[in-house]
Amino acid sequence: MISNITFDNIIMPGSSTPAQNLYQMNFTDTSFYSGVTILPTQIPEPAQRTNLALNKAATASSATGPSSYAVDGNLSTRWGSNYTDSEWIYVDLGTSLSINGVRLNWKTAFGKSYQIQVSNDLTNWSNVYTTTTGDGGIDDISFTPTNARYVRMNGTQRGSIYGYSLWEFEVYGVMNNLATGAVVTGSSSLENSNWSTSKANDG
Ligand SMILES: [Ca+2]
Ligand SMILES: [Ca+2]
Repeated sequence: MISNITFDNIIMPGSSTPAQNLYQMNFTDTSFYSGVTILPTQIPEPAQRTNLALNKAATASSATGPSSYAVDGNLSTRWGSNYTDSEWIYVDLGTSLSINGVRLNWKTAFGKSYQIQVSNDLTNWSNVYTTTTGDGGIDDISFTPTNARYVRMNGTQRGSIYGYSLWEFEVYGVMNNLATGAVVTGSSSLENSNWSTSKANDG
């Protein structure tokens, strides 16, 4: 569908007045408009997100299906927990990364109340997202960018009589500059409040 295009004063061969519609401009006959180029406005495709959890190590409180199945990129394999309310699974990104999103793809055994928590030491966990009204299916979660190596789904109340079960547990980082927040090491630096190696990628 092409709309809202205006042509001014297109006078066709054999006519003394401007054409008023495409038919008068013989747009049905290519012999009258060879070489015409129409340049549509380009709407950029959304940037593809990279799943930072893909094929990373995953650890869970219990497993009726292997925890690795939650991060294998395969939507027909799943991790499942025991049938109790307090269950969790975390993924180790391998290094601390600036992250701002998690996408949970639940099987019918979903979390009604859970938190997304982040950590850099497996001891201190911070909530970056909390819900008590989870509805299963896909939970696409965004949060303020934070630096973390470990990302956990901490279940506190199940949404079914079963446990928690995820086809996939995906983690996303700040787009376009994955180096933001990563540790920068320089051979030397002028250390002052405005100029140091850490300022090279502070966004
Ligand atoms: Ca899977
Ligand atoms: Ca959902």
